[in-house]
Amino acid sequence: MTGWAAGLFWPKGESAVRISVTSGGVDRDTMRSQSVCSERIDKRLLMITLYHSPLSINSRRVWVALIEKGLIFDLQEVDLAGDQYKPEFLTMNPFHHIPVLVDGAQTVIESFAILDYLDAQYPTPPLMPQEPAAIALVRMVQMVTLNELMPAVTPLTQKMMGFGEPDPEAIAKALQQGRVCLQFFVEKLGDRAYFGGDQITLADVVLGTVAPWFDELELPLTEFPTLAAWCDRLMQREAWRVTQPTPEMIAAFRERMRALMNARQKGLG
Ligand SMILES: N[C@@H](CCC(=O)N[C@@H](CS)C(=O)NCC(=O)O)C(=O)O
Repeated sequence: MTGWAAGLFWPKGESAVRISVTSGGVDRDTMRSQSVCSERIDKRLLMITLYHSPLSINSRRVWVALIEKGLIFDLQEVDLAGDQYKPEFLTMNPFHHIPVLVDGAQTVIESFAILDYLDAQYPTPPLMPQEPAAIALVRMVQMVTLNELMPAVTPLTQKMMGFGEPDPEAIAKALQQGRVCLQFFVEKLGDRAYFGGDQITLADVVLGTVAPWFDELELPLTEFPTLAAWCDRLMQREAWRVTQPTPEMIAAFRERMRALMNARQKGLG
């Protein structure tokens, strides 16, 4: 069984009755007393909280990793209209960014650091391979997504969000650079199901949480059939289905971002 209650996610095969959920969240003492049952359950029931926003790609990659690892966690949505500046949030992350992961006494910021932490702390199933070439492949896909693809497609993102008048030259350049990135990924994926072969890795998690946006960005994967098939494969996984924003959520987010941008331009934000 998979499910949510009061912001708590439990994975397939875990029973919700082991967890006491109150209207305010999780009764940690109950969890602690129940967690003596077994070593495995004890570790899983350690309280993990992810502070996130459902439309954030940076936090979605962590959300997906938590689900892929089969961990039980509490999901706390941070309203980025201002809650990230509240003192209690700034204590966790002075840079006012989500995601933030709190795992017992450990607070981790920066999505890539969180992914590494999760894989080291909860090694099964592993999301990072052991062999040097495979490690390099995962890191290349992660870093090209972050440092090449995402900056390159900024004009496409702005167009998608309806921010200002699109500049045709900037759009053409973004499409060209975006295609260079996608071709790179096609070569690295080869004919495998995932970048890690049969198993998903952090490469799939990081690029795979950006990939569902390509159609919206008007950089369709249809031009890259192996990547399109890989993306479809990911979209069938529970972690992707659960974390995929609905069209209504995307439309509402767009409206909100536009209002924020307008307010900022008028000096109100
Ligand atoms: N490098 C950070 C970036 C995090 C980030 O930019 N988060 C955005 C949401 S996607 C945020 O929290 N923005 C709120 C703000 O800047 O006040 C990471 O990978 O975790």
